[in-house]
Amino acid sequence: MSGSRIGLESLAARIMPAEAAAALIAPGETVGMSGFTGSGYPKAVPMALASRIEAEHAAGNPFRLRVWTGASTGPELDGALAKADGIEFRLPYNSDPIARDKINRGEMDYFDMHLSQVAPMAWQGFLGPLDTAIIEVSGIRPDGALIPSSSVGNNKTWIDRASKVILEVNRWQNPALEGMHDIYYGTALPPNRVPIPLVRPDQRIGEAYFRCDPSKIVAVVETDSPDRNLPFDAPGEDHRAIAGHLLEFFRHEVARGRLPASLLPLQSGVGNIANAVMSGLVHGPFDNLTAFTEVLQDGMLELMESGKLLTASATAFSLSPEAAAALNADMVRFRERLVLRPQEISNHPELIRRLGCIAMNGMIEADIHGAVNSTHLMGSRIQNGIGGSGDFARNAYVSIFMAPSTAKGGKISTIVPKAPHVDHINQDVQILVTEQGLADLRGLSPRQRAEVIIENCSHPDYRPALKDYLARARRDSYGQQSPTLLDEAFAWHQRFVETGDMRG
Ligand code: 0RQ
Repeated sequence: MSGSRIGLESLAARIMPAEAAAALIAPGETVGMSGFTGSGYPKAVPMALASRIEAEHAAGNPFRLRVWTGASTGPELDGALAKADGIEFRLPYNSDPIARDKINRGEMDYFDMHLSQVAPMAWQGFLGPLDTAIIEVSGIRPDGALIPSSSVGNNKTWIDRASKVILEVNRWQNPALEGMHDIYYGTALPPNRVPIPLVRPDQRIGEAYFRCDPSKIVAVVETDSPDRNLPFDAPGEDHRAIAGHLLEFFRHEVARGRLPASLLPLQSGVGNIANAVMSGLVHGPFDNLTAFTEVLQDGMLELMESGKLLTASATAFSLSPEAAAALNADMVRFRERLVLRPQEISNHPELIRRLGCIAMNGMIEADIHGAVNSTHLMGSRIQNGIGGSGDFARNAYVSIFMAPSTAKGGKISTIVPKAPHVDHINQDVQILVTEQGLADLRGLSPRQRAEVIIENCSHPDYRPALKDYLARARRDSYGQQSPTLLDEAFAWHQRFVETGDMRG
């Protein structure tokens, strides 16, 4: 790409190198950055900031920031800043391995929250003031309107709330992104909140651009850097089996008249399984599908290419390098069928409930009563975060969680007597799927759930032990609504912590 993307002439004086922009940020500041699952995050200023922080630390000067984003970002942001020990506090979703390590060592505070609640909570003031917004855009129009990039996330809120704004204008982003976004400016805090007028996933209710008072823009940095997304694993046997069980479930629901033939708007979570399920739908019997989801992974684009998925709404792309290249080559065509929205809209409970989404999310483990843990290993170590899974699970038409029945080569059962950390209570979990089978928990009591989950979802290596536990719990538990043996509930996890194998 050549030619400037900065249309507003008055900003010419504020174009500067990333190092000069990074110098405008003071130690202790709260910084709101763009970025969502490896797309649309600033690349140059955070790297320059990390170098500056390292130099300050070497000189004996403390320099740490409070960092807010949309969700996970890339190595140039979370990775670089965490490596420099520059993050004191982080919200709302992290999947960076260096930051994860720091969090799990207790060296960084991490506020893992529902993604739909970040912007409202920032407006409510609980998170404190926002000093600087660092936002990647794909261009600035002559009238000063900002053309969003490959994710929207919380950018609108960061731009509105921050005292000063630093823009990264990334020439790598496809100019044909212009027009794909729908930035809704109608949200407000109670008592002034009104219904969000969206009744179809593909509907546009806002503007294609961010508004920003030019006097707040203290720096504009030009970049030409690709988003960094990781390739997906080719679907394994377990993933294909999970997708197969889900497709069978959809067929069954359509046959019974509980789902329309075109299903309902799909939400598909992060990770390889979610991606494999989307790919599975390519070969399924369902047409005229729509998606109201958070991120668009490869499988979603594949489904669109196949002609089965008509339209999709999300807040960000989360594509492998190959899928990103394919999208870029055909952006004009895709633009007609894709909408990117702020995450407070893509994940809004009101809209998820109204549209009746089919929520499909990955999990770490589920317990025999159907409570799901999406975030913590062995009850204490964070993996990623709750992301949007809670926004969707609580409000969906049908809420589905899936995982292989074992992890770490069979040393861990993902169906356990009791989850030592719960993100989704059993009322928010209607369908559980592993490669072993599917448990339809709708309308079942906890005692009934336990039987179905163990029978349909647990791995045969662990099934006898689970059955034995349940039988004893049905005899000895303090109560019989949710039979539990307190002294044994987390024994499997403790065994793994001590021996590296739940089987002992
Ligand atoms: O660890 O890489 O060290 O081997 O956890 O597991 O199998 O790669 O699974 O990519 O589908 O991610 C829940 C993490 C699943 C994801 C989670 C270990 C396993 C591996 C990852 P290794 P896999 P996936 C809305 C939806 C929360 C956010 C969300 C997630 C690693 O789906 O982050 O839903 N969800 N967002 O070995 C110990 C267990 C384990 C285990 C797996 N029971 N005990 N370790 N692992 N199960 C969209 C957004 O919010 C963006």
